[in-house]
Amino acid sequence: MKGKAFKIFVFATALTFFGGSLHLPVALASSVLSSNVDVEIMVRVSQKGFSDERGKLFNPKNFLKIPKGQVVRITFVFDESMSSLSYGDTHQIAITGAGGTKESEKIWVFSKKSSITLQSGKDGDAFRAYCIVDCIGMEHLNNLLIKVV
Ligand SMILES: [Cu+2]
Repeated sequence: MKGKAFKIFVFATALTFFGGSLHLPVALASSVLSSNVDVEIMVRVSQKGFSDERGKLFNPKNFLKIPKGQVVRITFVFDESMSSLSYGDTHQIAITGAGGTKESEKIWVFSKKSSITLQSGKDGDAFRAYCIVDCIGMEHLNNLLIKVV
């Protein structure tokens, strides 16, 4: 009996710790279940750069805005045109914030989507997304600013 009670205590402590870690300012939520996602965002990836759902390119002024204190899932979508040489290309996106770096799966013509889930922090916190494989258009895929507003 004593052993069992101890195990439950350890489990409860682990839960408490895990729950608490999610509330760190810019913790990247590595084990967040899909059902806990507050905000879903789609970002298109092509040799031209990162663009929004409607195809408008992001830039330092037109950056990606995410709400504070939310679990945000960003889905990167392979968006090369069929007529382009880069149609055969592969991208893989990483997001870096104060809490560390997370990587998507590789995206390419036969596997077009991959997501990264993060815990947005407080107002003004920022993340950066960039492609980590050698690809056509790398110079346009090296700095997507993601800012908590
Ligand atoms: Cu790339």
